[in-house]
Amino acid sequence: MLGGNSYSPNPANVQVGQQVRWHNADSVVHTAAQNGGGFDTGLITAGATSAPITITTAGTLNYHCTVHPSMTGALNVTQ
Ligand SMILES: [Cu+2]
Repeated sequence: MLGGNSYSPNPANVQVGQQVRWHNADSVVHTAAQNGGGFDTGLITAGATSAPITITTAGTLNYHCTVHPSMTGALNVTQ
């Protein structure tokens, strides 16, 4: 979830194999892109929801918004 230049919940707890989608509840475009490469939602316009991304690795996956680099989030991924 996205809103007010932040991600919620953050961190989010997910399991390996789970599909994650980001919904943009803010009024400007955002993305969710894994740091150092990996998943990338691409641009999510206001009110839109990203395509589902299947999480395949366990651990803490940090990500950010490519439009607003100071906007960061994390997924805590467990097996
Ligand atoms: Cu953003």
